[in-house]
Amino acid sequence: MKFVDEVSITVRSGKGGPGKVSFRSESMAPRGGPDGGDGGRGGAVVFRVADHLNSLLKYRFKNKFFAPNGTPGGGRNQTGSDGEDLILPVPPGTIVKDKETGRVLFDLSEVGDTVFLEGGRGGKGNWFFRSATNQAPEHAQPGEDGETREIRLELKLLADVGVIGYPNAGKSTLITAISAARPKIADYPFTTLSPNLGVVAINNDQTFVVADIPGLVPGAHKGVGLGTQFLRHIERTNLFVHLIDASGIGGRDPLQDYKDILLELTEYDNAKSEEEGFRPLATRPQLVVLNKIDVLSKEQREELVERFRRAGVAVREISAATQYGTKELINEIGKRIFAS
Ligand SMILES: Nc1nc2c(ncn2[C@@H]2O[C@H](COP(=O)(O)OP(=O)(O)OP(=O)(O)O)[C@@H](O)[C@H]2O)c(=O)[nH]1
Ligand SMILES: [Mg+2]
Repeated sequence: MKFVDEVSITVRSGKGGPGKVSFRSESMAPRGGPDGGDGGRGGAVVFRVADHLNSLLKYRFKNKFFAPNGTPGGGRNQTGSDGEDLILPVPPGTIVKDKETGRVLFDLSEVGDTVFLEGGRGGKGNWFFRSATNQAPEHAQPGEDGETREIRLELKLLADVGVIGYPNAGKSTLITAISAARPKIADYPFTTLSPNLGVVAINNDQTFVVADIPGLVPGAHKGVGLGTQFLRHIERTNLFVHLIDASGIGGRDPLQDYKDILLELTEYDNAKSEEEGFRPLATRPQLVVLNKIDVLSKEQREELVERFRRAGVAVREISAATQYGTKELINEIGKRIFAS
């Protein structure tokens, strides 16, 4: 199943700076003793597990990450500066694998830092090589090379938002419109046979994961259609987008569709109520969203919104196909998720 976010990246730790060959020069002694300093250490590559991250999105846009080199040693026994460590922030649950062999190198679940590649050591300057027998060494060491590795990062995704609704409501079209996920879309029910996940970017550092699940129908809790088995995938999400086909195609009534799905959630809750730690789905926060409004006239839209309002339900209007209102929906979801 496509429950993983995966990226391949190349990382390199910094090379050590070379040691320096240098001799003291003072006015009285034009060629004094050796005073070449050591090179600085190269930067290390460090994974930093950060709680606020939930995807590997950052690594989709860039895939080479090099730590800076150490700088050369100087005269007067000056040590070069160390290259800064390259910090790679990853969400908890990230697995680091060797790209070629697939071997698991780290399973990063605890918040904190893990050094992956040490930086190369700086070379010794000629001051280091002075001895009783060689008081004027003419050589210094080069810096040690950094290490380069090709790795794969994998993350098992947990959805933040679950998209629920009837078959054909446009759930897969919606996640296609707002994320890089490409589930199958078609004009027949039960196109989606297993959940799909997509990572949605609100801005450069805030993302959330959305899951579309196979459509629910009346009787789903009794196994009608594909049943409710897929609801377990969104049991841990704190927000649902309840997507409704507003087109009324085939004589369907959008408000009745809404009530049908709520009833299925309630039945699911009843069946699960004994389970330890189970939190009911029917009472979870929902953004109720009318989809396919591109096929409605202005009057039809207003009338439909008003019907929902009278039933005590505030709705948003979108067209997943034309992406009308999807940006606003993303922002509203973001506000809900990051406020909690
Ligand atoms: N006119 C219009 N058609 C849409 C819109 N969104 C989706 N559709 C169409 O509705 C049909 C169903 O879309 P899907 O995204 O496959 O629906 P789904 O809810 O994922 O369906 P299942 O996977 O079967 O539960 C497709 O033919 C889509 O092209 C929309 O905003 N406007
Ligand atoms: Mg679908």
